[in-house]
Amino acid sequence: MNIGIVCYPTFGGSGVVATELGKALALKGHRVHFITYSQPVRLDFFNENLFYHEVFVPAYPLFQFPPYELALASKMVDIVQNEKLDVLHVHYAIPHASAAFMAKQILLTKGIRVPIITTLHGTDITLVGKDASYEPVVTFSINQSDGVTAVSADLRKETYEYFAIEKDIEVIPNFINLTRFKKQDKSHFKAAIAPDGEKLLIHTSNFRSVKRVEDVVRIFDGVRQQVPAKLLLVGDGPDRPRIEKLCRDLGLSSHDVRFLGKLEAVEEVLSVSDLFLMPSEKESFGLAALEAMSCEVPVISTDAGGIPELNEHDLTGMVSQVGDVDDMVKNALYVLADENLPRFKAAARAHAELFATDKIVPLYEACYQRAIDSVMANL
Ligand code: GMT
Repeated sequence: MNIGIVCYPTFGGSGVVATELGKALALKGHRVHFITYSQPVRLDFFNENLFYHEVFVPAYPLFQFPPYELALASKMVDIVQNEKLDVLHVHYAIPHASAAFMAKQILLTKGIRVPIITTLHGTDITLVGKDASYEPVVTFSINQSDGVTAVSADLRKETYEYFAIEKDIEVIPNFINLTRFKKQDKSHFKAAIAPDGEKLLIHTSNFRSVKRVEDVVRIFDGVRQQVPAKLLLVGDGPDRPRIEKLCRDLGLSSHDVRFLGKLEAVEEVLSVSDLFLMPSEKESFGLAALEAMSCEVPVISTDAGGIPELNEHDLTGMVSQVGDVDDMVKNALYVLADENLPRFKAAARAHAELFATDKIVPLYEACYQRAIDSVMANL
């Protein structure tokens, strides 16, 4: 197939899933065209089936808000037409699904029919999408898609609750490259940051309020009062200054809590970690937790959104209610106990294997084929 993929090219989960999907499809022999405003961060290898098309948004003094959506739609028209795409897969509804609808209509005037697949990732529904500023366009563009997928059953349910959706939404969960995300021997690194055998807790996110990074620090503070421990914080974002202040207020030094910034090779740090913390307020799936589990790191999480579909209570980690820091401290100590940790680590990896790339990517291929067949049948 000749597939177009539109996504946010950043470290965010939707961009990571879209890029990993494109790479996996290219390895299976499909020709994959990324259409994004900059090179996706995970588009880090060369393959003869991968192509990248940059969306350029010209500036003009009149534009307080440069019309990215129009530039994107025009680029989609160009690429579908000239690269003869069979299907266009847009990740994150806003504004990709509505731009795709516009492109589809323009292409129709040229006699070209291309099916649109929209994948809902989470905040495009649960936070931003349901805001009255966007809701009518989000509803319309989901309904105009030829195929719609959501990354968890919970996100599917929320989409039906918040929007008047007339389409079937297929659940296709996030997936993981088990070869890249596997425990590696990084004992020299562990010895350097935890010289006295301290337990290593880790959190990775974009440090936005929905991630409740303050809870991460408070959970860590509770744990370290019972067992020697260090906290690794991977990522960056708007809440970072608040988190740094909280660390200072709690008397946590830069040896206790290490801010590692945005890391490419997060699997290397996960390889030395004992416990992943995900106290999110909302989380449609929790790709970061899956990456951790794949590296044999159990997860302390909330029960928000689709997280319980990934993190099984008392198997791959423990699940608490949003904001219940005391419960998460208690659970963390339980998982970290020497008599429990090995079984949690093994179960985390075993469970991650259910989400292997080669199990999930065929679901997207089947979804594309159904949409292509249906467009052909209606010619
Ligand atoms: O987590 C974020 O804030 C980033 C966001 C995104 O769209 O890039 O991630 C969402 O999509 C990921 C991939 O499908 C999911 O694993 C995350 O759970 C989801 N985040 C939220 O729902 C908050």
